[in-house]
Amino acid sequence: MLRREFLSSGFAAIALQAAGARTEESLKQAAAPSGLLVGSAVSYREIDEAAFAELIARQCSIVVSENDMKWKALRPAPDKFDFTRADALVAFAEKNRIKIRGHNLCWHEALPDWFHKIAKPDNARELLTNHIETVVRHFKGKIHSWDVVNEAVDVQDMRADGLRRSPWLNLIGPEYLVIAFKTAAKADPGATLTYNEYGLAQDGPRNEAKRHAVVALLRWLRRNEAPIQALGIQSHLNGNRPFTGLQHFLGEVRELGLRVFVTELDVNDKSFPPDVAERDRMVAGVYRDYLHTILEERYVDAVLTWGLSDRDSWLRHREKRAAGIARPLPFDDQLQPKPAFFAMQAELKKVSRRD
Ligand code: 9MR
Repeated sequence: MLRREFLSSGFAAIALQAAGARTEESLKQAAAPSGLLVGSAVSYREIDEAAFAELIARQCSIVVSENDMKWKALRPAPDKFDFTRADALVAFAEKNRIKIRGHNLCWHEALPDWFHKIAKPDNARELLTNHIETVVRHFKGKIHSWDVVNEAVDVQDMRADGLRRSPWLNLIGPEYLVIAFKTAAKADPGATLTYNEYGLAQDGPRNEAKRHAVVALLRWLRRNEAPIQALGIQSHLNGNRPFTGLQHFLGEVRELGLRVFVTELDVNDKSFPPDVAERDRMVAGVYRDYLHTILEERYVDAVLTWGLSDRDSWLRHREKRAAGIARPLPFDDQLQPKPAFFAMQAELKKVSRRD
């Protein structure tokens, strides 16, 4: 049996579980020689649990706030900011010498109810700049990179420019994107400013159209002097659809001089067979093939999964399934490494050179 087959077969994980030991090389250790950062989304609630906090500290050189830095979490009222949970996350990361990404400053979702009541074309710009200034200044010097704008493209909204008809677009117009980046840059010139988007990794007509629209948006941002430095490729992968168009897309992004972060990586196993071992092996295969493809690109600086343990995955709460439960992440419900973990570890180890 080849080493890769052995690792992805799950035998290695089972042997370790039986030994009750944490002897496997961590993701952070596997990625260290190449300088690649690796980590996960975390939430305030999760780091309260000692075993989970330990797992994060052992595996991650970078984390991202899953929900605690969103408008809904930070803005209980129009004139109030509550940084309690987000501060706890940043303190946890600092204490463990883990870098932290900020997610996110401008999105069509997770807006507080009051926003929809009071936001109007004549105050929206002020709401946006005040929020970004206050939040980014609050964390100044502590954030590795900010998802300044999240998911601004939706080709199904049928605009010529591919932009999503989000509250921000409706209230301010396309310049909201430039305003958001300029405001963030002023408030913390040290953070890497990122545009974060889904539906880019795998092939398919809708994703292909989205790749075109995102490249056009990135070029437009450059032309309009938006200080953007990176693209976050959300990687909510669906089954084992191919990634053949990804390299070409990454080439276009590179031509714009942008760094790339693999953000929000997980694998939806809904279309895989019900048998758990079989499913875990297939999920691991997708991790392996995807990372193999995307890590060829030297401008990729970080890989972050959307959670570490299956038990915390957003997919568990989102979908009703006829049978079985989602197992999209590298660790199982008992925080034990799965074949996906070993697939990640092996691919991270293969990355040899970084800028
Ligand atoms: O995982 C997040 C879930 O817990 C939240 O309820 C939801 C709404 O705020 O957001 C989820 O995370 C999303 C991320 O912020 C942006 N890309 C898609 C993610 C999954 O929906």
